[in-house]
Amino acid sequence: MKQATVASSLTDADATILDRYWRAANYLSVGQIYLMANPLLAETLRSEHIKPRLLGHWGTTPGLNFIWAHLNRAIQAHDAEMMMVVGPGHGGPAALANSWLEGSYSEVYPSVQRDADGMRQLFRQFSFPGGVPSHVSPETPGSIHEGGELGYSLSHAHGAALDNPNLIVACVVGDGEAETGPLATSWHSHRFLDPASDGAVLPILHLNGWKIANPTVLARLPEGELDALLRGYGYEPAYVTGTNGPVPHQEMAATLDAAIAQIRSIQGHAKAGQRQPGRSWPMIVLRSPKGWTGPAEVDGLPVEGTWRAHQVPLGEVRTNPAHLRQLEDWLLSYRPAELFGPDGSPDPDLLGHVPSGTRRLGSTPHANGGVLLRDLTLPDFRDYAVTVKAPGATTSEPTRVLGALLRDVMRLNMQERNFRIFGPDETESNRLNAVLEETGKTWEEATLPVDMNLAPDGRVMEILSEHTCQGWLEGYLLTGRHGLFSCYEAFIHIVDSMFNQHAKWLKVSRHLSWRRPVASLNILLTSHVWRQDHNGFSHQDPGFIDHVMNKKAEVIRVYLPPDANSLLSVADHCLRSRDYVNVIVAGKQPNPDWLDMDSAVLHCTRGAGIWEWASSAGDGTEPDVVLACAGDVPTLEVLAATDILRRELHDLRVRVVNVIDLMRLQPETEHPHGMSDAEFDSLFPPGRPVIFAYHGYPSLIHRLTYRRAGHDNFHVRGYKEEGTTTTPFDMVVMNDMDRFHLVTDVIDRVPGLANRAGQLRQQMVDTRTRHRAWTREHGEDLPEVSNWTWPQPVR
Ligand SMILES: Cc1ncc(C[n+]2csc(CCOP(=O)(O)OP(=O)(O)O)c2C)c(N)n1
Repeated sequence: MKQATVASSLTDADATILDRYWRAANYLSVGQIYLMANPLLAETLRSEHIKPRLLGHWGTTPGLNFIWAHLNRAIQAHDAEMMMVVGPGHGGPAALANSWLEGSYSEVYPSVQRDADGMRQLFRQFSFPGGVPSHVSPETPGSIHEGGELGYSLSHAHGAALDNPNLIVACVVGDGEAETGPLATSWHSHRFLDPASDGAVLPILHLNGWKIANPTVLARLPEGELDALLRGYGYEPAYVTGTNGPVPHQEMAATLDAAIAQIRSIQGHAKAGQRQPGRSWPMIVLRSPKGWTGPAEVDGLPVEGTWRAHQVPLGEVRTNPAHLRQLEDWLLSYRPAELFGPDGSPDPDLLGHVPSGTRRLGSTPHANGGVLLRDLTLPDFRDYAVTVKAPGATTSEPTRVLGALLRDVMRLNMQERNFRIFGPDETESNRLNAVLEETGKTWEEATLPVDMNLAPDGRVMEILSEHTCQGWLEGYLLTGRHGLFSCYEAFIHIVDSMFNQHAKWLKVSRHLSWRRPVASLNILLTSHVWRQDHNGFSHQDPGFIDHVMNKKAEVIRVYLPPDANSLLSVADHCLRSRDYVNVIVAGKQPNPDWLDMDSAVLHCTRGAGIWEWASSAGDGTEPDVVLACAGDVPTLEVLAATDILRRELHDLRVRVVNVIDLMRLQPETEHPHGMSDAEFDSLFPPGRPVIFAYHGYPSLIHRLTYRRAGHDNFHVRGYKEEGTTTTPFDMVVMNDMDRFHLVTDVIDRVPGLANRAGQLRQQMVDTRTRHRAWTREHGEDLPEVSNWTWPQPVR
């Protein structure tokens, strides 16, 4: 096992500076957890100086401070551009302490200066009502990573490193965090970094041995097994263990020096055209006690180096005088009088290894990606339009059409290198193949002659881990670039929780004036519920939309384009947008082209509107019924139902409304896209039945419209968890969203219609029966269904 070589350039004087800096950061961290007054211990500590609620995590913090101190030195020594991703982000005090020490904090928050009053505020605001969260959060300068939900540090770090050839992202991975699924799979991420054109990630496994209440798996592995595991992941681990003294400054400095040299060597070779497939990347394993430098024992129980150090080691400081004295001793053990002047400012000497300006970890522009963000160069999406001579006269595969647009987005931004597409092995399955005409799929490992479209600098990133795809893209966006994640609709649920965290990040960031807007997270959901015929029930789930709708309206957009041209228009809009999560649900199977490009643009701009060409109720006549639809398959069924109604019930006035932007259904008070009641009532006249065919679970439409005057008349059909491997039409029949059922719904809901449309109703029921028998006998849909097209004008 490789121990760090101690041949570092670190002089004793340098080691002292680093140690003083570390002590200062530790002091500031403890101060944040406990103190709301008396920050410099100018007076004897009293209980009124202590916060009433002690909330924070000490255990991981001193290790993070140690790493930060050493990264500072390495940045200077190697003239390196670095950023830091803190996996154990519950160690918020560390990030805040360091960014305050280095001056980054006061530049962003001028009210918290590097003086005694600033220190008091830094302490008081931490985990305090009206203050800042206890975790690394959007409020924390220098971070792109909210460490609350563990597991995403390495994928975020790699996303940040992509297309940033000069950047080294130091990524602290908690040994507990390393037990999560997302983190475990993301060890492979370096296999997708091109050493010639991307930056590097330096993982630092923070092996402090414990989680909240348990040992960590990695810390208890025999050393050789841990080493073999990490080597198997493609790393060359170097261990910093403190075997040469109580505080391993020499080892850490030497190890960092060696790691940076190794990274530069790998990159140098690749840039010189000598790629080294299979070459290991460096990583560091820092074995240190949890709660390092904190109380060894509390109330007779061991704390330092155990799980008891995880949160607040001394829990009763306000009420227990012994705890109060112990806290004071603990704080004084850092000898604050040697570290801070009487005015509270840090002694300039201990800042000797802090880099300057934007090289400071708390000030790197990469962690405020909007500062670096450049607009994408976008082609005119209208140039990719399918020709529509009449609604429904032709069909196309919407995502295939989109692929051509994305190919050219790729081409036009090739120089800028700021656009990538991510997906779990589905870019081709999702029919976005055209992008592969312009770029390959990223692949750094060995290739075989049979492989296709793989390239070390490819810009389509595929790994069969939705977590890693999402994490890479988030890291890429938060460092100022653009991208798209395409995924099977059912499996996007795998990243429900990651989406949550990103949406929360955006929600908070939008209200921080110093954080500049970043490109939106664009999620294209295809291979959707209605057309997963060959995969079946496991692949049928439209519930991600419901999940997304729980998040703040200001950051959420959901689009259901009904055809190819509307998908182009929506995609163009999403690629230009900032600070949102855009969810686009669109099919890949042949689908009627309803709208020519001009109509598609108009319709997308409206977000929801009457399709007058399909309606039989013109202006001046109130409709007897509204047939509404959202989603490509529901639109098809609604139009087929409308066709039947128009043919069979001539005097019935039908209005067809299509909803592309789901948010339009909400009241304007709830969402920026929401419609006023007047506008809503003009589409859906109160008192008239609305038969609504919706792509997903019906309850969502009720949730969005429950405040509207006409809500009692909304009857929604959608997916009701009936699915299997069957024909496309059988899927809609199983869920009662088929055209025949929609017609019976109309007959049942329009007052008086049942009396005169009894025969038609019966015919509809019979056709469903016939459909069932036919599919079971022939294995395909009734010809009258699969061959149906919207009636074309007679020429
Ligand atoms: C996904 C997830 N599950 C559970 C938690 C609750 N939690 C917070 S900290 C922690 C232990 C983390 O251990 P480790 O990553 O080793 O960090 P450290 O020991 O350095 O604090 C747990 C389980 C969480 N934050 N995220």
